[in-house]
Amino acid sequence: MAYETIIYEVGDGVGTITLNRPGKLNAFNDLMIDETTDAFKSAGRDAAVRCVVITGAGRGFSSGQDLGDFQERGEGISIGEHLRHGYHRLIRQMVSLEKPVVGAINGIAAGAGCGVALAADIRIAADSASFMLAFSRIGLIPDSGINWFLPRLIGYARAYEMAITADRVPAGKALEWGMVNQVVPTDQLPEISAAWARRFAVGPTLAYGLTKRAMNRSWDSTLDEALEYEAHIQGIAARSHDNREGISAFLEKRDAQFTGR
Ligand code: T3D
Repeated sequence: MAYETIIYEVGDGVGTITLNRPGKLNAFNDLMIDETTDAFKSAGRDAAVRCVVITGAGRGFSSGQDLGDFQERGEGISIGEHLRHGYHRLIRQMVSLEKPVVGAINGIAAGAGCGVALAADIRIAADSASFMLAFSRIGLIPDSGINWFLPRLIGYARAYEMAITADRVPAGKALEWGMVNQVVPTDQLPEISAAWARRFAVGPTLAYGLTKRAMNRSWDSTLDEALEYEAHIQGIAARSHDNREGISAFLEKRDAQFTGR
């Protein structure tokens, strides 16, 4: 699929999605939601892709829903349907992708743009980046999974504060609060996030994916259920090429050559 609103590139085991509507700080229109979802889908199907990076072109990561489009949409489609058929598919695609997703947060992540950033597994933020739940400024509630992700990441009080103040949370505070894994100088973000991605792209992809599945599932589990599920999927990991290779490499005192299988 040829994309108009994003750039999708594959190289060195990494699929890089660049949201590309910089004139609107990469606000999501319907096409960009569909294209981003499609790129994640194709990354999932492509064995050559073992890690995905999502970032934004220009000075923003994403300013969320394109409000011009929102206004023009009129009564034709309800907001609930728009969310179900658009952002929900995107967020589910990211979370169900059994490969690490690195968010290279290059600038402001607002509204649904913040939701997409939070759906990444690892976030590396430029020191000029910030996060903002812009919704209450326009009389909406957080969506795109934010009510699920954010209290789990930073706790209810901070998440609710972000929601009802709609204040920008700068990268440094986001790090302190546990919203991001690392803050780096803005001009070094592409290089540093690519280094994280390359590291994951030569790792045991199957185990990384199963870990993501187990951790996501644990939110809704009792300890007993989580233990049982770990035993079940560890059985899958233990049958992998990478498990055999990892053990051989350790015993032979050499670096493991993981293939992702
Ligand atoms: O539809 C549904 O399913 C509902 C889903 C809703 C999900 C949501 O995301 S709701 C929240 C939507 N987002 C917002 O409310 C944020 C709106 N943007 C802003 O508040 C500010 O732009 C920022 C705080 C993000 C950044 O401010 P600043 O001063 O750095 O930049 P700016 O000058 O405001 O924006 C630069 C340009 O991008 C500007 O265009 P111009 O004047 O240069 O031609 C601005 O209009 C445009 N832009 C920024 N955000 C959006 C946008 N255009 C359309 N939609 C946007 N969201």
